[in-house]
Amino acid sequence: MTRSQELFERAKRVIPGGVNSPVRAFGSIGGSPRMIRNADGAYMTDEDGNTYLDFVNSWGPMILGHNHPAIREAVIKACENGLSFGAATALEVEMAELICREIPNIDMIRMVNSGTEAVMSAIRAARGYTRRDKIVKFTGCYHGHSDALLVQAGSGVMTAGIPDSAGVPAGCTKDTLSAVYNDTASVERLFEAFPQEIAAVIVEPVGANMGVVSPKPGFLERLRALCTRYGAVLIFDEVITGFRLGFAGAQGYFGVDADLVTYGKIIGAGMPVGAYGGKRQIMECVAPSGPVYQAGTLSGNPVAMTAGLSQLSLLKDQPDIYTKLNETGTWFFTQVESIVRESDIPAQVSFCGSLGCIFFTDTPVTNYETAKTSDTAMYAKYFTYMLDHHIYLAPAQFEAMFLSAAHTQEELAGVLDVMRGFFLK
Ligand code: HOZ
Repeated sequence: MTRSQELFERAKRVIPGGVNSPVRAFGSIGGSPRMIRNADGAYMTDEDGNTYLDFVNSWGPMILGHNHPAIREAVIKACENGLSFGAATALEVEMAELICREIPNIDMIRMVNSGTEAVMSAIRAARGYTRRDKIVKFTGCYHGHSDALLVQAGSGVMTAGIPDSAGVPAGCTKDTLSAVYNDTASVERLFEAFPQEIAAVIVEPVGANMGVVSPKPGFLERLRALCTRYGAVLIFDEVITGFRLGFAGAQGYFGVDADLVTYGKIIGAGMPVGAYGGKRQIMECVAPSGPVYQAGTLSGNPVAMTAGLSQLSLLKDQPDIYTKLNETGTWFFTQVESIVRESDIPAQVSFCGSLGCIFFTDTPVTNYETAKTSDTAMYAKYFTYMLDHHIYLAPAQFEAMFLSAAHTQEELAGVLDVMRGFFLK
């Protein structure tokens, strides 16, 4: 038995399913999760000393690679001043100023501790601002695990085949309306049915929790127009796309304005941070300025703010990082496409910049229903093959592969060789 296996056996006795987040259990792909001991640059090493080229990157935030020396040094220094104050700090002011200065449509921002919390709070702010209750979400989009949003969600609920979680009272989701990603008519119908009742439309601008699904041209623009016309708040959930597609995230990449934006771990360079921000008139509804209550002792935590500020400053000062990352992503996934095209295994490569995935299906994937046509057993084989070759992918089909600035061209060429071994053998 490996040390990872031994730890997993121990974990199963004291942690539900042996993990603190479901897809980590390797449940949909089989085998035993690797217990990670440390990570550096593009690599992670497990408790047995095996090193893997990592394409999960803590689910996105390690855009400069793991354990970046400047970020690490800044964090160590911040720790010398104390770990948590539960009081206002200069660091959080700097963070808010940086984001409000650089990101379109963010006049004010509130720090929280995770993407889930950011989205939950943004929805509350949108409802408080509009004085309406209904929200529109898209099937297959995942916005964290708060009650109102666990309706036909993506990510772990999709691989686990749990369309609606147990433990969520019907009352909590009665105002959640579902639309079809990339299908503007499905949103129009909801607005026609409830013209005065929809508080917000929330969308992952690039679907990244049903595998990766790009928005069709005009889709996000149409959402913008519909929200403006019906007085609803357009929320971009940029937990995955924020500071990844570009410094200005999906808003900048697609040139579409949101009213509220939510961020997750990337704001803390991987530390437990989230944030929601947007137009002043909406954000001023949040307590103590306004009547929408939301609070948290660890919000704006000084160590987490230091990590985030350090990473965001590095990214802002080197805009060519994004040009390079998006070019590398396009090159890499185009190469994957050509391998897949030569193969007998039915597959679709889907990507946007440095995010991508392979769906094992003949059907072009544009939404939740088509994503679900993917052969998850084949994904399991592919995942295992790659892991055996020391390449660590998301241990579930309906997730993204994240490239980072630490992945070199040579390493990526090596990954393509391994993929050839799987697809063309
Ligand atoms: N649901 C997360 C990815 N979309 C996985 C989080 C984790 O296991 O860390």
